[in-house]
Amino acid sequence: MSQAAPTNEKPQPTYLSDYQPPAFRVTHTELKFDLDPSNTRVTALLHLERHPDSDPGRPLTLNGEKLSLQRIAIDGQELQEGEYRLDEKSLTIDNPPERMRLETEVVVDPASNTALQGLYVSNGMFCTQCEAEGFRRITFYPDRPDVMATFATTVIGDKTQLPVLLSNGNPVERGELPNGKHFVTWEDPHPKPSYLFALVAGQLEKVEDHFTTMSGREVLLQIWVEPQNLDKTEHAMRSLKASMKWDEETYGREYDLDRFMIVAVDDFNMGAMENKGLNIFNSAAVLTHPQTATDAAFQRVEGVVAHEYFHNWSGNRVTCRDWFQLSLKEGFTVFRDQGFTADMNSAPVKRIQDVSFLRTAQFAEDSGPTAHPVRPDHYIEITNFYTLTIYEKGSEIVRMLRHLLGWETFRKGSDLYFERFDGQAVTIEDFVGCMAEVSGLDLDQFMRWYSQAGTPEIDASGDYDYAKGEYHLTLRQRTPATADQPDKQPLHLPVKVGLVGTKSGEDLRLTLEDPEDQANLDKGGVLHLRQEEQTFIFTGLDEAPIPSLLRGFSAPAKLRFPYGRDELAFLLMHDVDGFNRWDAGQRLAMLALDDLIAAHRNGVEKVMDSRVVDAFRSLLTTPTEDKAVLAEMLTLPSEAYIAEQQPVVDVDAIHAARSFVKQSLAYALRDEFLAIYQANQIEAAYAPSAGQIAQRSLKNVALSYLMSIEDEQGVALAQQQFEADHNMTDVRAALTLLVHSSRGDIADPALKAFGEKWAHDPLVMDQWFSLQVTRPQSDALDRVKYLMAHPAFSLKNPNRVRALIGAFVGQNRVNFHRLDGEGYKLLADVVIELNKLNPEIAARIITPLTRWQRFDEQRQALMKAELERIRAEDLSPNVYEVVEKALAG
Ligand code: B3K
Ligand code: ZN
Repeated sequence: MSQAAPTNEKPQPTYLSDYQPPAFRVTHTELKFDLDPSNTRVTALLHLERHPDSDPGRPLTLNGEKLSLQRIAIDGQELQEGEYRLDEKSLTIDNPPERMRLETEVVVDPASNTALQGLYVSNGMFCTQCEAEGFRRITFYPDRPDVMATFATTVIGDKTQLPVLLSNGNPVERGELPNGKHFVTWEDPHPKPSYLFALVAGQLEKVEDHFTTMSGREVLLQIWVEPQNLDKTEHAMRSLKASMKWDEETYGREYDLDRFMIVAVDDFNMGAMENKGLNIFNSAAVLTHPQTATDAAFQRVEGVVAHEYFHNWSGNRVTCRDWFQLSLKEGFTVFRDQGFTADMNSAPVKRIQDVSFLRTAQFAEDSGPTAHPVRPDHYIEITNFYTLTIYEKGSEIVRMLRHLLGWETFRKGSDLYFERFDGQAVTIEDFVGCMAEVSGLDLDQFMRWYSQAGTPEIDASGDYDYAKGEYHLTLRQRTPATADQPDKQPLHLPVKVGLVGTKSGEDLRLTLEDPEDQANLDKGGVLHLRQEEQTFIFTGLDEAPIPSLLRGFSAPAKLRFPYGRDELAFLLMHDVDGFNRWDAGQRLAMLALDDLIAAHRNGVEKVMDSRVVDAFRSLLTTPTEDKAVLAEMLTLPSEAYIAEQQPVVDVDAIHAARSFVKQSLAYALRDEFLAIYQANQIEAAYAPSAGQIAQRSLKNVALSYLMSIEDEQGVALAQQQFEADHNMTDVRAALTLLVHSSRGDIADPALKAFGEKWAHDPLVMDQWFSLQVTRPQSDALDRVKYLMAHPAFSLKNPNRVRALIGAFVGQNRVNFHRLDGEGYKLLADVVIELNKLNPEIAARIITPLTRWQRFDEQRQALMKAELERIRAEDLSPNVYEVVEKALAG
């Protein structure tokens, strides 16, 4: 009946300071969906009443986008045109009653929804993604997280096409309808914001299990998949049960509905979504099988299943007041899932992997043009703020609280938060306030972590006074300006420290001269750095120490200390902190790499630092319990991490230096690598157990060294490993090494056989795409173009885009940054296409182009030219926001 009036403005920012409580609240929401691919009818009955904090005169405004309004009625009375206002984004009623039942009927078109937000069709299956603002593409609604209602949802669909009809909560009624249709009604008794609404309908099959909660309630667990994937759900189910148990034991959190469902969907913008009682997952984050998924994929599934499950408390029971508070649920939930993974596997390896990722990718975000605080103060498109800063740095902030408080007190704070705010939509102040209340700590300065963007730098120096038996440790902090904030204030950082005796190689007892410092150390085991500069005096030391600083990476900062290479080699062997042992190795390798990068640039002959070789020899020949840590220690810093450390990134010098170190180590320690390879072969059937995973990573790291020099034995081992076809981890590792080598004679037929064998399995084809386009040889870009025309590729599927384009632009640095600019042009072409199809993915994939300031002038000019070319298009708010920031930066 009504068409929306067009609005032709530039996208405008939303500001945190403009927050106002809603004018109305919704006490109950009744929905009815009559599903049809291009013509779905949604009827909504909202039980509305004036919000107690709202002025009586405020109009009722409902969000709504891409909806075709058919009917609107208040308390049964149809409204006529003129009694409401409609534009492209909202429906307004100017003089609404204080309480009412508002009924609307709209038509939506799920089949043409390529943005994958709201209701869409994936492989013939209907599904939804509502966070953050997708529900407004389903019906008119106050689509904001501080409006929480109970929901009753009736889903109607064709019995043959859509035999399974799911929504949140419990099924309360089902039945047959005329014309071959059927329906199911679902009720969710827990009040929730619209972003947690979910609906799924399709030809799905399920695996079931049960979980008995700590209070003895039986919960039905279901994983719904397409029939061909029924054999790929076991690991996800096991992970779910482990998560439920862990959250009870670690945080005292129990599940609160009679059923918990997971659905696997092929077209999905992110990893998964924590909809109440009905989690929707990207199939890549749920399906595993030893023959199709690598160890990394198994571990990702375990982590994502846990993450979404943990949201049931940190996110769903206690939710965010507004989207500026996003890290309240995401940072805390990432922290919780990291703890779970650490407990299930190797804790130091989990920390090493998380910190590597943070230091490479989040630090880069924090120093680039899209830098923003963990709680931003404005945004144009909230979808652009599901970032590493909100998630990973947000988790680090929670980890710092845990360090400052100690686990027991932190857990009390968490209990208080969940109890006090259960069923509410709250702010970051509410969370930190609970932590301050239970600990008595003043956390006012700590709150700057949420408002100040950028990565702090700590310059440390130390002095040992033999006569007095004292060690003076001076820490200076500084946060460089970011694009959005020129002036920075000192932060409150927990610095976990050890002093390793140079004679004993053991940790010395820590006694601080200052009683307050000592009290802090006793409480959480950390030093509190609050000032710009602070000196901590350790007493009673009868041997000279080497400091081990920021143990476990206790704060997300860049730490500088003038370590000598021998000191690093010493810490590498002696530090009791697993993370810092690894970090000492990385620092040692970085010193060598810096020299080699300079040598490459100056055209001087490269010489390998023998101390690195000696350190690696010790690692390879000293028996160790934790093979997973050893595999990490043998892995050189990535090209992306090395680039982060350079003032101007020289991709070719970095690539050459890293390859030189790798090959030098392989030549010098060939027998040792071979021995490690042989000693870690597994005959037993594949299991995603911590022990087996550790052995496989160690073995495959050793193989990567052997293959770096492409000697006959290494090549033969890789070929045998590929042909043995024992499990996907080994097959993929071997195939990648072959494809990245110069041995096309072996790689090409292997690649062909693999591609034919797995043509029917999109998740395996994604691996096939990725491993080809990350090849360092100069034909990589041509391969990208060729593969974009492959029948298994589609720009409409986010997994395909990430596997092919994302892998090329993110992991193939030498080829993406080609000096003829063809890599940049390819990415810009893809962004321009995706801007029309899926703006959320377009605005993400563009990231490498936004980092132009980090490169030489010639590349800067090429990258900016591509950004300008994108800017000239008719842009979605998503891409508009990122491109504007990038070009302003
Ligand atoms: N909360 C979802 C994020 C969905 C955002 C989509 N734009 C996934 C997660 O963090 O668990
Ligand atoms: Zn999350």
